[in-house]
Amino acid sequence: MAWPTYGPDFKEVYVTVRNDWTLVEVQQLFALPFMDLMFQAQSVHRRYQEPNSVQISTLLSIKTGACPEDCAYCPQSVRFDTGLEAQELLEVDAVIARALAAKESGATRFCMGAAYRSPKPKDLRKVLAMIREVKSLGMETCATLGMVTPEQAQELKAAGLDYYNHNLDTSPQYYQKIISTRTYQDRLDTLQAVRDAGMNVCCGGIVGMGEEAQDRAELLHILATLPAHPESVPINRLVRVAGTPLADSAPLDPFDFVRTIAVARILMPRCHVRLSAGRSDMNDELQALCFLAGANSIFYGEKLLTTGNPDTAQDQSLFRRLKISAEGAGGEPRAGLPMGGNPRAGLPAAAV
Ligand code: SAM
Ligand code: DTB
Ligand code: SF4
Repeated sequence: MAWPTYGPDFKEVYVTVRNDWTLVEVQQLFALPFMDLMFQAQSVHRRYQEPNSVQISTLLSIKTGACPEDCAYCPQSVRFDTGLEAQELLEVDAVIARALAAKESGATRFCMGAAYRSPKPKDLRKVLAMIREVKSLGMETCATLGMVTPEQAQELKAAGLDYYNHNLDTSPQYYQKIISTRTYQDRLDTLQAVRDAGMNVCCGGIVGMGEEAQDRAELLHILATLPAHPESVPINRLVRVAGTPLADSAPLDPFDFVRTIAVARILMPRCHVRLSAGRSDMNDELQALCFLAGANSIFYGEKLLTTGNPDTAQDQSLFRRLKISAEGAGGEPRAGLPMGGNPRAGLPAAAV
């Protein structure tokens, strides 16, 4: 099928949310001239999403490092010497304090990440307590704890977990070059368990690991042909951490990163596409291009799990310059800001 640029058939192609994309169609989207791709992505974005609103999440590493897995990108694997200091699972009170601070600064979603292959029963009990407490603060909850069984997924749901993050990372072929300690199918099984338990799925990948455009197309094709699209799709740009096998990966052409976001937006019109890891190395102009391509979610706060994220002041400035508002952050209008805002948040609040 030839892809339309803007024209009469454009409407037909984009009015429905599809789960039957073919790989060829996805490849054709990647192959479009950049301007055509951006135009189509922005058109889809405007049809399904608030064009000037971005969701804000805060991320906390609740258990850091010493992970038995061998994910070649990851500073937390016990197999690589990255100089990272390992930390046991945090106490519930410490997590609540961090969630409260995140809420004060305007975050509506709190994500807890743990360097586990899969959670052990004793640790899961503590994480369930964290989820209950964070939920009771009125925040959306998200966790990423590695593989989970259907029973564990049900326990997480019962504790009030809204989203579970578990990434496919890349194509099935390229995956084998990156991780040997768990299979692609293991990951799909966890996603199924999360879905069956009634939670929202947060699933995406990493680009810039030396993969080809074909691998990025396959990853997005798999995500977009799941029985239900993930509600959140994080697109991470590899953070090249010294000591990991991918530390010296060739930098990705920034336009290829933007293309990945644009194709994700076209394939999965209703999801939040998260401009996830890698923002520290992006200038404001590149981030603006990512928002134009359909990204509408970021992690806010000076740290991701173990690596850096832009200063909050820098993000506030970017949002103001672009007149982007923070999705769902209520509060009183703030004098001097075009969009109103939460006085404590520093980020303009959503106008709707
Ligand atoms: N241990 C759990 C797991 O892997 O499922 C949860 C935490 S893990 C750090 C969450 C995700 O972070 C990974 O799936 C990967 O996509 C992303 N990630 C880890 N290291 C990264 C890096 N250096 N650059 C970009 N993304 C990274
Ligand atoms: C996701 O896809 N990206 C976030 C979140 N899910 C948990 C994690 C990014 C981690 C980047 C490397 C680090 O800070 O350790
Ligand atoms: Fe462990 Fe997750 Fe890092 Fe893989 S990505 S090494 S599972 S913390």
